[in-house]
Amino acid sequence: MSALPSTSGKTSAAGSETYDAVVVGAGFAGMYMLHRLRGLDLSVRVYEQGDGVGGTWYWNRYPGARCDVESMQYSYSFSEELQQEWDWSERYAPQPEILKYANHVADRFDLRRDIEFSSRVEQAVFDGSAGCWSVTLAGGKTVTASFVILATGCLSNARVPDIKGLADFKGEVYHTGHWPHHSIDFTGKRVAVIGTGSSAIQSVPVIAEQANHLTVFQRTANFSIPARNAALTAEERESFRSRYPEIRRFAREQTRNGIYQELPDRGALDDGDNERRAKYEERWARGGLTFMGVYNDLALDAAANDTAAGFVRQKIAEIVRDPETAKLLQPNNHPIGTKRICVDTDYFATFNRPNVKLVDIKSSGIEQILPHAVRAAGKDYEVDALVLATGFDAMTGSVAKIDIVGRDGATLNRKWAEGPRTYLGLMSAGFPNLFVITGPGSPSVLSNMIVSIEQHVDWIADCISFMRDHGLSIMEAERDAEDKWVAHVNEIAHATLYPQANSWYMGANIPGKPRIFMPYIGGVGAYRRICNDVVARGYEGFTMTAAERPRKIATL
Ligand code: N01
Repeated sequence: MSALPSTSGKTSAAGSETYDAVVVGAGFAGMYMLHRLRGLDLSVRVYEQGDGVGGTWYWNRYPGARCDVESMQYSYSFSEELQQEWDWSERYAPQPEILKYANHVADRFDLRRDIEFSSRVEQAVFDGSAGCWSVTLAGGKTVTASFVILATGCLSNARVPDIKGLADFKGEVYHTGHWPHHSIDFTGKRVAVIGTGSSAIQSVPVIAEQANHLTVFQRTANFSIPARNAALTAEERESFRSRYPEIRRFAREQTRNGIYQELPDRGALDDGDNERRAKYEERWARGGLTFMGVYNDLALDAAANDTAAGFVRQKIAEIVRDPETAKLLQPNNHPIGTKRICVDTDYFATFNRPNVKLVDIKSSGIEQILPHAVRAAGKDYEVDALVLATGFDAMTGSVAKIDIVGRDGATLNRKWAEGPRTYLGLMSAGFPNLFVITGPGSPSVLSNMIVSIEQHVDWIADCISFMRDHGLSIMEAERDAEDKWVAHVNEIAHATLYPQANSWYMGANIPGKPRIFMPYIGGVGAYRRICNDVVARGYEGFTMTAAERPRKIATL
């Protein structure tokens, strides 16, 4: 294949549509990718299986859904006008407002004309001789593209658990990650929520207010910090806006999780009991994810971690009146933060309501769903509606749904059968010109997603631009570089407490999924520097080819 043409608009070859790039998914990653590639004058087609933009925020419409990163930070930074003009209403915007923002971005940057909605990509096959991808949609249409970019999301493949009798249930069944678009009214109904992760912790207090009775089935108790959500004042918004350059730069370069905050200067055991308690109290009162940022060793040292875990357990005991329920709600089988910490509004207090019951299913699980009841812990709980807050096949689930065939007929699913293998979380050897945005092996879900999305999109767009400028058309991760990166990702994960939890980070929530810590835990600042250094060293670890003959790019 010749060097990338500098074209805009699709061209037609032999009856099939041809694009410079196909982007899969029109969430926050896909939208920004489209915007950047258009800026390079490339022809781009985005395929989105939903009928609107927004990705996660399009699908997760469950009651109480809102972001757990403050909205002034969980927002695009690529356009100064955009970040100055958009008014977030609350500290943590609710899902409808985030979806409205996604739609505003789509309109403002005229993105929709290159997005095909209700279009699911089923297969992508690399043609080695032509040096391009054939992308097939559900329905059979095939297009070709030089590049394929997966913006498929990390928490987008909703998981319905294999529970005996689920198909026979006669009432309503909802999954939080696949919530209907019409409003659901639980008034007067007996509702069961299965699961106690972030989605349940947000939805339980809201459903409890509506339902006649709510039963929450808990397999693993979870740590949660109060959100302290509130309306944003004009002054608060202005304070962010006027400091945006500094805030965004700091979040990108100096932090581990892409959230602007003061950085800890000591470990938990460096403070005495009273001082430590006062600091936890202050963070608890402030609310939100930054609770875990009070000390620098909570993810590393079990004794340090236990001081924070113990503090939260104590808070739960203070909030929940029934001691037995309080005890069940106190997490005790994983260090705090090693499962994604939750942020809530009145979650624990909801169990003080007379119409809410917690059922512990730790030892026996849910035995069976009957036509009108849930059978668990030796009892039948009659319900009219089931809410499955049972999570996602995270990070790899949505990639695995596409049959991706690389060089010599190798499939990505076979290659990743023992766990995902990528170089920098961006590419996988044997799959040329195929990028993943916030894929496994990158900070991704451990960070403010928008920060990680923008970094990946910029890196990919700059890379494609570089290739065009240098007359190069094929790019591929080298196996050796990939092996070293996978080993590095693994090594630093195992220097932390994270692998101790049965989390979705580890693939532990999906029966049969390999137990591998999937995201890169080195932090967004360090990771960005690594990616930039790779570029500075001439895309070290990648091979770029002009045509058939591979050659390394000279150091820039
Ligand atoms: O899913 P989860 P989620 N029988 O996997 C239980 C992001 N998010 O949708 O822990 C009974 O965390 C399962 O139990 P266990 C955020 O990153 C963000 O809540 O496996 N129970 C667990 O309690 C989050 O971490 C926001 O023992 C079963 C629950 O279901 C991620 O998405 C909001 C079961 C699943 O929890 C996923 O959160 C929402 C079974 N067969 C989500 N199978 C915000 O921004 C599973 N469970 C605020």
